[in-house]
Amino acid sequence: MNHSFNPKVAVVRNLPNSFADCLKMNAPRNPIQVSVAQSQHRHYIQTLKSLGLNTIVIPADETLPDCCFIEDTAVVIGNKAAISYLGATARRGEEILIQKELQNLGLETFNIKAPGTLDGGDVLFTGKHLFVGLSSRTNESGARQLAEIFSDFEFVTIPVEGSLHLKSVLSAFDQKTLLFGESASAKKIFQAFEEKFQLSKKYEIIFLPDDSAANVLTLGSHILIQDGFPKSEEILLDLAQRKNKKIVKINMQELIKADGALTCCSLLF
Ligand code: CIR
Repeated sequence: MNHSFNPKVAVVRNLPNSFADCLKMNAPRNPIQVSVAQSQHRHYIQTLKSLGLNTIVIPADETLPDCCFIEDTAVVIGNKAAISYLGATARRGEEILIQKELQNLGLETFNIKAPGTLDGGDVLFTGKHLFVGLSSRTNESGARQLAEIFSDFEFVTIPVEGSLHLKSVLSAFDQKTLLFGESASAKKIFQAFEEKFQLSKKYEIIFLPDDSAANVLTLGSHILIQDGFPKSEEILLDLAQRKNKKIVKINMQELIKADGALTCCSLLF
């Protein structure tokens, strides 16, 4: 099985011209510049291609301003895909084309059904554990349905407050190393992990001053990190050197205004 740290395929979806109408936790200080967001997103896609991933680009849907955040629409592990029932009503429908595409690619798909809701941004798979954030987008029923679809893995739910998704404040650097932000929300999530699961006995934990920087993408020997967070970058550079990984920096500033990050713009398997 291609586990999520060495994917061969990336599915991405273009960033629509209607992107400025996307959902945002807070109104950005400066409005989103859609053409800049599109160019940052194109660079992201180009980077995946240049690292050798078979990259499938799905057209944007102008009626779905958040459709580029494709990670939320599905959770893919091995040859199975759980198709989300998205937590935000405004985003429902994004998953329809994605399900078809994943089926065309030979994956077996399973739908999360109401009353369950689930966003892929709340799911972190480390190769061994399936961590699911219970957030304003993902509820207990959605999490339980996901656990039934991927019943081979140990499953842990963690409450998420003050951040959009679980992966808004953390991600996996590799199978043994987790990155966490240091905001109050990130610290609370870490504490909940410790109490429930004794996380730091099972993973090396690296804390970064910026939550956004704690969302990275590991693609084989390369790590994609977000440009613009110099303090976090220093720590990530050290870690990459220690782990023999090459860093690639990507500027996602316009997507961050919409609470986006690196993981949210692709489905990798
Ligand atoms: C939303 O609020 O749903 C989008 N504006 C951002 C989604 C980001 N998704 C992710 O990090 N997985």
